[in-house]
Amino acid sequence: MGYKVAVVGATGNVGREMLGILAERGFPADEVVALASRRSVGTEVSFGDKVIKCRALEDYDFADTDICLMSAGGEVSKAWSPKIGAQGCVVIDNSSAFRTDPDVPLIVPEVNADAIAGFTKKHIIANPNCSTAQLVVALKPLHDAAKITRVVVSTYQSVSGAGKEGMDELYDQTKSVYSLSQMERKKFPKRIAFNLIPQIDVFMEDGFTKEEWKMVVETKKMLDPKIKLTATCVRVPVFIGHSEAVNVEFENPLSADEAREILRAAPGILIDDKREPGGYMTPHESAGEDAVFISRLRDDSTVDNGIAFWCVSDNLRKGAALNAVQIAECLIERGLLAEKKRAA
Ligand code: 11C
Repeated sequence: MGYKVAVVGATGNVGREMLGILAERGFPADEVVALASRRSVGTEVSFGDKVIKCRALEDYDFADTDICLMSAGGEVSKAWSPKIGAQGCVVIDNSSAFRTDPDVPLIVPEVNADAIAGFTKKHIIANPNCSTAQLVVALKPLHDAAKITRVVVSTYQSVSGAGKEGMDELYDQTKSVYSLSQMERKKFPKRIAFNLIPQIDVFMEDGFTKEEWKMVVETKKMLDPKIKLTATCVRVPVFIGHSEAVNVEFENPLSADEAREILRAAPGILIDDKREPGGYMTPHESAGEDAVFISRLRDDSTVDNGIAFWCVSDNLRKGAALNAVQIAECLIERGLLAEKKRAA
């Protein structure tokens, strides 16, 4: 017997990726159910070489479902994840709704897998924001080696982080530049085609954006509350793949060469760092890949113990769907998920 898995938000960028990754990794599921809002009922989505039809979240009974991968936005999560968890189905929630809840573990398996055991309070496990997920995979082995004191990160985030509508807006605006037609703007606060936007999510009172705030609080929760982090998050006209320029300061000495060897041996990371033209990773090349790629490692001589690097990953995979499936795998590996009884 295998598990019964529901994917909520199955027609979205991340939901579709979740279905693909469950199939690709041969997740031990007897049944995978695609759920979406009532208006998407009957929409066909791929699950490996099969096609499944979406059912309505509102009409679905989670009583015999073991795992729910939830990626339908914060409002749907707030309304549904606690109810689904109360039915004994473990929810792996991709929204920001529960990430700072002390009764909900926030997990990146390469970073803090042991914290997963705390899921029993609400039967909800939070999946981090995409820009945080790739960053903490890189920071964890460095923190273990030399104790990070401060991080300065600038992000270059693809439009797929803003969903299918974000991808459509980049495509349509780019087309309108070449066809000299009227350019429409719906999703982003300024034009994104042939441009950059230094705002992701809403502004907070202190002038940082919520995306920047999320990187701070999520890194502290998963890695170490003592780490000081400051972020500037920027939307760029790239379809898939978030990139980050990162400066890290340590309590103890650590050279870029030592960091490269530590990162080479760390889980989930691939080093692509040849000091020659093209000897580094770009977001376009990271699309469809599972790894967090590290390039451009160098010493930062402006501080006592510091390095700088470039970090790229597929935001829909390690930043969302892959990490969620890895959390589910982690629950199973640790014997934390009891299969529910199902009618024969
Ligand atoms: C973006 N990082 O690129 C966001 C998307 O809190 O899960 C994910 C938002 C979140 O727009």
